[in-house]
Amino acid sequence: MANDASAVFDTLSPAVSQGLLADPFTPPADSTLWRKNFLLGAATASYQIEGAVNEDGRLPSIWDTFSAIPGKVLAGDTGAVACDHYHRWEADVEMLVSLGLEGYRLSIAWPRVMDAAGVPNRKGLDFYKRLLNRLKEKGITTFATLYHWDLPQHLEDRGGWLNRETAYRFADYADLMSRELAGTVDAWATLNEPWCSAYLGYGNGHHAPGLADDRFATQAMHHLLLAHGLAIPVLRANDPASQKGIVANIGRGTPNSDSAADQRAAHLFEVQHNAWILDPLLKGSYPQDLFELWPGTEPLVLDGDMQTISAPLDFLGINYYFRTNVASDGAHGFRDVPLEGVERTQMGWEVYPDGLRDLLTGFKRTYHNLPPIYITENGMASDDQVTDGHVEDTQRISFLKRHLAAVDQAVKAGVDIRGYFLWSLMDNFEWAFGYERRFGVVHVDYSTQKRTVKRSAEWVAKFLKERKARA
Ligand code: IFM
Repeated sequence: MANDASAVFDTLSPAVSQGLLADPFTPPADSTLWRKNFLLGAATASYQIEGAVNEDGRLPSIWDTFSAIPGKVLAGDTGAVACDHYHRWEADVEMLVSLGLEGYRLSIAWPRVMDAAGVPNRKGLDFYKRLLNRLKEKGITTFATLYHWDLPQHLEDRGGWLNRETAYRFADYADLMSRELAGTVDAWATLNEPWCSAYLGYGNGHHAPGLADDRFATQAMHHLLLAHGLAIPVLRANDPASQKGIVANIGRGTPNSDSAADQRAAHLFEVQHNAWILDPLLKGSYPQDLFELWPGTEPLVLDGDMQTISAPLDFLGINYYFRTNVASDGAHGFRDVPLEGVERTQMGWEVYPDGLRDLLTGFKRTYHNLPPIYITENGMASDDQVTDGHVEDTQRISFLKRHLAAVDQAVKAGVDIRGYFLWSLMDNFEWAFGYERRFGVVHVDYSTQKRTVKRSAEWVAKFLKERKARA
């Protein structure tokens, strides 16, 4: 069966060889993508795929609490079962391997591995040990993120990221994980997308824990970045051979007109989405324009914090999805002006690969100490259906090709980019959008947990196979 994950790669479906995908993506001979050491992988996150939320001593997270509140998540979905990866991890690893993917970016669920007193939970730890050991045995390069949004609820009950103490608890958690898992992780990322944790979680309330105040957002961001900065030396001490970094989502903002006001609006958009995180990490200070946008929201910063936050990184993970066209709001800020007639995804996000290239080359100009970069997420959602055992996600193939070409252009413009992880290995719990939005290159039928390799995964596998053959 060509659509079965384990069988698909030696017998690519006829559509791949004759039809739709007969014109495989053949990057130019000098493309970065042919470089054998340019890592190509896929990413997932614990709460989005694992399920098993009440098993083996796992404690509740803020997403268990939040998704149980009516109206917070589309269709009332929760991560209680998700892709049942906690039980199906072995088959999922086989699937990843059979696709020829070389890297896997996963996250660890903090509430699974330690209790409220900081005592390790052996059963939870063993799950990640088994998983990471298997990935190593299979020759997969492993990127582990410590925090992909599933804060233990007991910490939120004491103020969550508004409480400075959470940053110190995070350093304890990083200590435990890097002592337990040293040698099985190639690269540690402290946080995934602090912008989302701070702004969506505490600024507009669209994500857990659902608080909405710009002052909360800036203070939460400061404690998240402090947590990151405190964890980096701990990870270095416990697991010296691995790389250490952080993952930021970045947004492209373009002006709706040539007017100075709209240009300023686009600048402020990028300050709020990018410089808010990258300036403290790479320059050791917050961008002052942020506080023009949100007057009176300066966080409480203690002596030495900015030095802790700006400790050198081995890599910076970049997650990119779309651009936003903006105009001045007539006051301090910007407002979205959605463009007509542009290509969009199931999320309504514009497909705009140039944004990725332009941001990366811009960062290279802005930050003289820009670390090596991995694209740690890029992908799109589509309303994928299984028909006759196949999923014809042609828009995703085209999306991936164009974004990979943008990465290649950025490399040629001098940006040090070492790899690319598509988001996501499989359809999963898309936060406030529940299970409706499908980002995977593998389809998941949530009623049976059957995995079906989409055409995009076949395409990725075909490219990787070709690359191996040429190496
Ligand atoms: O699903 C998310 C992921 O958890 C973080 N980055 C963006 C993805 C798509 O919205």
